[in-house]
Amino acid sequence: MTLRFTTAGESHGPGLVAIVEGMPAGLELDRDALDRDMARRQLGHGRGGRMKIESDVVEIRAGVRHGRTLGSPIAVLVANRDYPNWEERMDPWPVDAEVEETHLPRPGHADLAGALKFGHSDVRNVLERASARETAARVAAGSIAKGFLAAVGVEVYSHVIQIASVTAPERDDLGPADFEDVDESPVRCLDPEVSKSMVDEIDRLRKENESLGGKFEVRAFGLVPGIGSHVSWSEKLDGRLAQAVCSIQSVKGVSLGEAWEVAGRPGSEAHDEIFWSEDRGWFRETNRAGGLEGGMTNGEPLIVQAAIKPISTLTQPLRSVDTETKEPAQAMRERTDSTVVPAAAVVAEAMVALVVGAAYREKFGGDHIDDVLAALGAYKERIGWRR
Ligand code: EPS
Repeated sequence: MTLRFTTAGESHGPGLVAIVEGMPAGLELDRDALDRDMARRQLGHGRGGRMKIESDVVEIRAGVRHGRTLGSPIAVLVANRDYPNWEERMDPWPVDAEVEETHLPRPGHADLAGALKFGHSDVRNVLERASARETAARVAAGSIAKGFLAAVGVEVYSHVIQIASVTAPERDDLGPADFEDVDESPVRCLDPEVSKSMVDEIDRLRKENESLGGKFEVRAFGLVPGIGSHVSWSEKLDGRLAQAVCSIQSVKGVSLGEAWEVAGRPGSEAHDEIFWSEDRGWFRETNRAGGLEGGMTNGEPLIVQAAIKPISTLTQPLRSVDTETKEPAQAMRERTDSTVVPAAAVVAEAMVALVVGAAYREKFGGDHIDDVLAALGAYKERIGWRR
């Protein structure tokens, strides 16, 4: 038993679809939480005109009845409200009109390699699917996974820690309550002063026709030790998390715990010493490992950070080549966002929830949520877990 999902959909096509397989039956889904997650992904200073058009609503088409999962695949649909403006260009069926092709690939985007690989003369056939619009479907799937995780006592949060050159101070003391108001910040940063500087930086660089990258962090609380496995490479939770987060459009690097800092430290300052007490059971006083040892959770909060490159659609385009004439040209200019770091952090919450949710399904099995909870309770008992 595992949890799997897939998405389909083009950015300006009729809509996006996700299918989530492997949820236990009897899980109560929170409709407001789902709507909230969809809206949270659309927030963030630095988004472009498209976000004024879209207001993502999830329609559940299968797998849920009267607010509870049935144990069958869950199908969700997110309509693209922009589709009516693109109907002729994106109609699934032939149209009479002459539709102009796009031949100007953007450096940094999937455009060129995708067009060569799939034999498309129209670069739009690649960019429509490579677009980060697809992440709306991921967030819908991830929100369902978060519902499952909430039932097993796990909460997943995110925040932005860097936009362009503006960085937030390091925080190693964060708990779930610290994330309560994170969506109040226009850049989803926990530090109000740094938030303001990030907004200023976005405004400044946007005026210079620049796009901005940055970094975000996802934390998950309430995990029991032993989620994932040390026995096979493909079961290692650290590897699975890195793949899932790195698969988010524009993410170029993922780190777990204090990865890059630890690389330069002596071993005595790189690990988290082990303690046990009657009231707390097993615990650590540091969390440099970000809650992961040997490809498994160790019971401390999970900490995943990621670096995201600046968006590759630039209002002042970079040099490229026309794929038809092979003449030098400027890359295509499209309506675009200036930065998506705040939104990407919400997408990463979804991806982390889907990966951790899958590993919980693998460890505890069960067809009904009550079976899962019984297996989890028995496991906690066996290992003497007190949290
Ligand atoms: C995107 C370009 C923009 C973004 C889009 C991702 O869309 P458009 O070209 O229609 O203006 O707004 O993101 C979304 C629509 C979304 O929902 O996140 C791209 O090229 O990746």
